[in-house]
Amino acid sequence: MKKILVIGLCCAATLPVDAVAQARRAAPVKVTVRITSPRNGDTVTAPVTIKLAATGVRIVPATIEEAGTGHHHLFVDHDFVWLNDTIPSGSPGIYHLAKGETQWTLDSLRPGTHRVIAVIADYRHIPLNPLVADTVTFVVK
Ligand SMILES: [Cu+2]
Repeated sequence: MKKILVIGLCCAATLPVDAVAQARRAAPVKVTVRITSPRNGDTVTAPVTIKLAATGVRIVPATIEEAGTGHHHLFVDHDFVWLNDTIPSGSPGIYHLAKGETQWTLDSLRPGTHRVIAVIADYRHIPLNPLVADTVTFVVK
């Protein structure tokens, strides 16, 4: 009698765990990025620190060439068009957070409305496909 009870507990406990593990293996990982600060529509004072949160991807320095990794990029009052191309460096308004940073302080924003687009790209500085991006517009007073 006691032996049957142990077997029953064993199977009841392991079956759902296996099902969850299989679902995790089968489901594609959803990669997201979010600008957590400032929030869309905020009024802030300079300097403005842009804070970023990513899921489903490991944020690493751009020198690391591994699947499932990337680094943040910011487009500050700058359009974003590099869907399948290398994001340029040295361009005003485009920032590569190439050391794996998850926040970046903008210390030269003038008073007024500003737009920041965050994009995650791989070690080649090519945006992840499908695109992983977020946009906020805020006012510096
Ligand atoms: Cu880059």
